[in-house]
Amino acid sequence: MRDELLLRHPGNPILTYRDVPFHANAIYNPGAVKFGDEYILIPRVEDGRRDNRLHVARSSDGVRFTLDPEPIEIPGTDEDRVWEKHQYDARVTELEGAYYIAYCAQTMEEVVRIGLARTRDFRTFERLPFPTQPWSRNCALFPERIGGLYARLDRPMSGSDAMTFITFSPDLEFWGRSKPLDLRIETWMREKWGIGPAPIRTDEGWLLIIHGVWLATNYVYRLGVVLLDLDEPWRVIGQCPEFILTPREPYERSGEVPNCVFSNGAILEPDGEVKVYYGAADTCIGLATGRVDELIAACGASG
Ligand code: BMA
Repeated sequence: MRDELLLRHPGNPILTYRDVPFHANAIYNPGAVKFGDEYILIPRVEDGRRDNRLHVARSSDGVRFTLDPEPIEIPGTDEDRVWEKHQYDARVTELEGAYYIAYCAQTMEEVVRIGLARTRDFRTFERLPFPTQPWSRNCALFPERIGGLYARLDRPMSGSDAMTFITFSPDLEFWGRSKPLDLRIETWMREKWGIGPAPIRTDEGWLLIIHGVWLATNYVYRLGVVLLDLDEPWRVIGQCPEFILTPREPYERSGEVPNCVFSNGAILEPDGEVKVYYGAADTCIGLATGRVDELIAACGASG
């Protein structure tokens, strides 16, 4: 027997509804970033009405987190707020000295698009224009400009023919020049796939953790990894054919959405460890770690 490339932390799950200081259904799918010496997670907290809000959780060791009791407040107009009955799946990118949070903004009727917020201190947040049209999810900004332009990944639409695109902007307001990301579809991701955390820069390429869905009786969510060209990131230069994390543990197998590991937050440490924070069964948060060189090697990059 061989384990997958990501190994679970022995203290898993590291955050559950018991760590939420109010009546909550679940806490899962956090964005993640290092902020000075502090580890920051931005999980999806589902309250006792099953409404979804983003909170900040803070830690000095990356394992034991304390959740801010109040949700993130992103100032906005009444028109903005129509889009934000639910906020979830935050992906955090450090870019030009600020932190950008791309998140799903969903109406009461379940129409979803991407919201974008900026912070410099994880205490106060500023709203930027919605970067996508309605019906888009799985969005993250790249941590630097590409060819002089800001760049984002997102997946308009859902379902088995949904594709992920890279789209560019001169000012984080007007977006265009979309290019599709052409992954090879493997069996474990046959139903659909989307990005995981924001892309991580390495010398060999952008390391992009993805999620893939297989339709058994219900969906089964797994994690995989690909490598994108640094200058032309729509070019996939490596792809691990196998999944790197699959639901096995009881807290991943059963819960609100069973058989689901889903990540939108990862941190590359200076020593090459990659900390992957993931939602387990849409119920709680796990931590799994890998080595960046092993993840790159698994992509079998041809350059
Ligand atoms: C996806 C996202 C994730 C969730 C997953 C499984 O579409 O909404 O937040 O973990 O579905 O329900």
